[in-house]
Amino acid sequence: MSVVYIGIGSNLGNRQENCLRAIELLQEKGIIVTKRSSLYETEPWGVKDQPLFINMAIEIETGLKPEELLRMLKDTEREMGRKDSSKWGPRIIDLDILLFDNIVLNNKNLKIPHPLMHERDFVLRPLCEIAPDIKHPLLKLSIGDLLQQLQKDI
Ligand code: PH2
Ligand code: MG
Ligand code: MG
Repeated sequence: MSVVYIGIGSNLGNRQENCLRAIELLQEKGIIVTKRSSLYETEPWGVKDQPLFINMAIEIETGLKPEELLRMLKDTEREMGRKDSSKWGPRIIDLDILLFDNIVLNNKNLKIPHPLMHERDFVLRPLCEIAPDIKHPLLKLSIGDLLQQLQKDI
């Protein structure tokens, strides 16, 4: 079994319900959810002119390989009615693999760790709540340290 951290976000419809529904759907598909953060209301990052997001992070256990998990997350987004949204634009649900064991992957459609996670407060704050001491396998800093560094930079 692998331990994986997933970032969840929504800024359309009932944002809180969407995030919680996504977790339920993943559980129905056999994903074991071992930790979940609180829900955070966050300012849109990247494209600023869009509704506020709800973000959270979960820790899961799965026997799936990274590509298989990615497929399951994309299928779940689609089942929940997500349309092909513009880059960084509004979405009903977004499910991103942040960390997958200590794996480093640099495929065209799947990069692990998530390449922007250390620059995003909306990712690090929820993640730090459930995994402050987990080390980023490339940056060699804990999530707590990355969050502190980001808050210093802002
Ligand atoms: N997701 C994005 C772009 N900007 N901003 C916040 N606050 N939360 C998000 O989940 C988010 C974002 C693209 O995935
Ligand atoms: Mg995303
Ligand atoms: Mg995504």
